[in-house]
Amino acid sequence: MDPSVDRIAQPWGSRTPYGRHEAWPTRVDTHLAQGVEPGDVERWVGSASILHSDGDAMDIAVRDGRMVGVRGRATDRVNHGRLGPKDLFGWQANSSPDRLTRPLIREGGRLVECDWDTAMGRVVARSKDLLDHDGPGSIGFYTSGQLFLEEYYTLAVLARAGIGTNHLDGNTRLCTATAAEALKESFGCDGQPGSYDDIDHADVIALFGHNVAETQPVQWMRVLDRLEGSDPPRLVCVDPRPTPAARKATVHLAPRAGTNVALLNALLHEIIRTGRIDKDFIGAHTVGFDDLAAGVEDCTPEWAAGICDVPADDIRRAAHVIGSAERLMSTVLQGVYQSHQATAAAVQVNNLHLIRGMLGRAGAGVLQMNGQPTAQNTRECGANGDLPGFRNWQNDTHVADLAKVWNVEPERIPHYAPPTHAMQMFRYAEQGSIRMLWISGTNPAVSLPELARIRSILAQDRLFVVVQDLFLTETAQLADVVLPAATWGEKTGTLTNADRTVHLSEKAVEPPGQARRDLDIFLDYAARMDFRDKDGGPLVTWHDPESAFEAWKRCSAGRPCDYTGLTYDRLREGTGIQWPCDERSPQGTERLYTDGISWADPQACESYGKDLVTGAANEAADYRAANPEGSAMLKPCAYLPPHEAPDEDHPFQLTTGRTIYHFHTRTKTGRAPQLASAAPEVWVEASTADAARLGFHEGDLMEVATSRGALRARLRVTDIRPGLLFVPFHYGYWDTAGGHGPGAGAPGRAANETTVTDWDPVSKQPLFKTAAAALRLVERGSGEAAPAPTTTASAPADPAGVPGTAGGEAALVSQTDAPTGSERGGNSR
Ligand SMILES: Nc1nc2c(c(=O)[nH]1)N[C@H]1C(S)=C(S)[C@@H](COP(=O)(O)OP(=O)(O)OC[C@H]3O[C@@H](n4cnc5c(=O)[nH]c(N)nc54)[C@H](O)[C@@H]3O)O[C@H]1N2
Ligand SMILES: Nc1nc2c(c(=O)[nH]1)N[C@H]1C(S)=C(S)[C@@H](COP(=O)(O)OP(=O)(O)OC[C@H]3O[C@@H](n4cnc5c(=O)[nH]c(N)nc54)[C@H](O)[C@@H]3O)O[C@H]1N2
Ligand SMILES: [Mo]
Repeated sequence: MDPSVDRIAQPWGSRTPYGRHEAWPTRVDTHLAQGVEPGDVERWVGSASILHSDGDAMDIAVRDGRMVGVRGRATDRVNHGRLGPKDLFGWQANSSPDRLTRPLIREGGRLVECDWDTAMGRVVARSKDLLDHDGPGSIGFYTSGQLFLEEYYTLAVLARAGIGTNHLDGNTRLCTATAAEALKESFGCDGQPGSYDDIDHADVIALFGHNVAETQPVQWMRVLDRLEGSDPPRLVCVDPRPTPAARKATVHLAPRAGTNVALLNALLHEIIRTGRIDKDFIGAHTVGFDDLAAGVEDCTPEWAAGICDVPADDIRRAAHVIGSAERLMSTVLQGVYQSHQATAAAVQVNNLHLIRGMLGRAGAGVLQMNGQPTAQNTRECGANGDLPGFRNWQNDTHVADLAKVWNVEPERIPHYAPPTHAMQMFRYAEQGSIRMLWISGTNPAVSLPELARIRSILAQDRLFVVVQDLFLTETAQLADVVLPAATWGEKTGTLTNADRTVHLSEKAVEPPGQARRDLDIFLDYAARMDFRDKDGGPLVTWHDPESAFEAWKRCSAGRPCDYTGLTYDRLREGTGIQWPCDERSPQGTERLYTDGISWADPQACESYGKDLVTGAANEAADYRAANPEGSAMLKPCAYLPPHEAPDEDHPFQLTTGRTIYHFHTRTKTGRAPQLASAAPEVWVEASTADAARLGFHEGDLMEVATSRGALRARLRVTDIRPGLLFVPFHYGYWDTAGGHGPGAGAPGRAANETTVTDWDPVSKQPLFKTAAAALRLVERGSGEAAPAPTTTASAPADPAGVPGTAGGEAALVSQTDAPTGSERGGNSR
């Protein structure tokens, strides 16, 4: 192990190989600001990463009241000390001079600074006025997957039982709505079956639309370490781009975008045809096998090959690898979720596991991944368009139970219809029925599809927009009131990662200026609105993070996501803990469904399911008839083509996504110098074949246009599948060079200028991965390479003349087998 590595040039650091069923060795990654030595650190404060869903545990180094670095936590189950590039460098954004330090209100068209009383006074006055004249349905809340559990729970209580609105959702709708929905469709309830530890035991790892190396770099380090150890796993990777995982795969399938269901149906077909199914498991734990088998009967590899444009033999090889696995681990993410048949496809991955009995054992697990660090909490707490604690809005017993927890009448909690999803909330705002939209911890003016439309919705006079953020984002610039928030490292709270591991993230430093933690903003609003329970007492009875956590525990009691066995103190003991954690499993629960399907019972389930084609919700009676015993449900679905196909004017498919160095709209990573300079500007990827055919070269300035809009970007020629373009969605108008604003007539650079207002009918997750686009040369390049990384899926097909991505001195990270420096500190006290 090298003691020190440039982690921009080598994002995954050095290898610590290990064999199957062995423990993953520890490697402690530490990065301190230049000039700071380990001995200079005064305190290490326990936390976990907030820049993806992995939950990498870390300690924040503090000196003189300032953050001066981070160190991975050796004792934590998730990362065994490792950190990814964003974890290592992203914290620097906290002390950016661009932080909002005072509330702002719009006066005469301009945002001007004011005090908290004035800003909150406006929000409360508008809320009361709207409640009096237009009713609770005129107020909507659009929140995040990046706040803490305590904050979402407080927001869910005040929105659902305080205001009484059905319009509360998170940007999790864009992110993991399909994960939740696919779990509900197959298992009756949300809750991730698998565990990251499955990587240690699996002999086959299958990745469906998941660029794990870039988006969960620490789990990729774990896979890389296994690939270099004894008895390595075989990888199956389904992704149209040459991702790092694709390059290491035994079988890489690069399908036409939007054809996942066809491919999965062919895999199911082959596995059933060759008899590689677990009849005992199917008989004991599932319903619907005959329907599934009939549904895929005609889905031969040849049939799918024609749709997906991958060789039939490769599909057979993939089916053989998956079909012969002893312990299969699969992950699913945005290449599946942000597509027109998102839930239908994700459910087929569950089906693969169910018919092969690959569930509830070490190494045999499915991870319907999350993306955002706290998306799981948004879902649990009911801030995402579900009721808290995975309660079923169609089940009156569940609603009554929740009403009891909140001490309100059941009628107080809207449950006349499914909670409104985000895309619908923006539609209501466009039509004028939603008159106030409170946006916290998300930047829709860059992240939602069809930005011209989103800007015009947010800019309307009749819509009162509140934005709660760290920076004056593209969205905040359109607000009527801007509330400056404290963030990670400046506030305490819990967060739960994609494998149900709960971490405590503690306050390390003071927030800048008058910025306040999100919890305090919501508590202040609840107090000013004077929300009451049915006995006239205050509706919100807690006052700080820990008391909010205790309140949440009561709400989670007896539910699948039971937190009752957790306390802040237990979470300070050196490792995160997986829910459910209660009296029966005080150490937490590594895997769900080790002992049958626990939450699919008609009385217990979170959802009665939906039609996978139309999204129409089933009734309780339908569910009971189809699944009286509460088994896992095998649901087939026929393939449907993407809604938008390439044509003469728009001959390419366009997909969008991420790079390892940036997080979303770059509000944090764009302000961390090492990350910003690793990927400073937008680019567009096209294949070698397309570039040669059209005479385009690396570095040429291109226009990418769809019927919604256009952007300009430099060309990177890669091994992406021919016919497909890729644009990272990280680049809004905000510019590290200080530039702002759409600018009259200037060509945009945000990917979402081009995306469509359309969503999966079941999960309502918008489509970001398939559009039809034109690619046009604007200006020849000067011979300089595109500003795209060379270390990732964006690597140039021909590296000649393209300088390698590197971070130099400033990006050096120490790698040791145990924590160095002063006391162990942080959560590992
Ligand atoms: N570095 C970094 N890490 C992150 C984030 C970040 O912004 N930056 N964000 C976090 C969040 S919130 C999320 S949701 C996750 C997202 O993590 P991922 O889902 O891994 O990331 P994406 O780049 O959105 O998409 C993954 C892959 O889908 C492929 N794809 C596109 N179309 C199709 C298709 O039709 N079929 C298949 N099978 N694949 C397709 C793309 O080529 C891409 O490689 O990452 C999390 N981690
Ligand atoms: N074209 C395209 N579009 C996409 C995607 C794609 O793949 N392609 N992916 C989608 C997905 S999966 C996601 S998750 C979304 C992400 O989209 P967004 O959530 O809109 O993106 P972020 O940049 O993460 O925005 C988070 C905002 O919260 C602020 N913030 C951070 N911490 C805190 C805090 O503690 N408190 C408060 N109040 N604010 C805070 C940040 O400054 C930032 O402005 O984008 C979606 N949009
Ligand atoms: Mo996401």
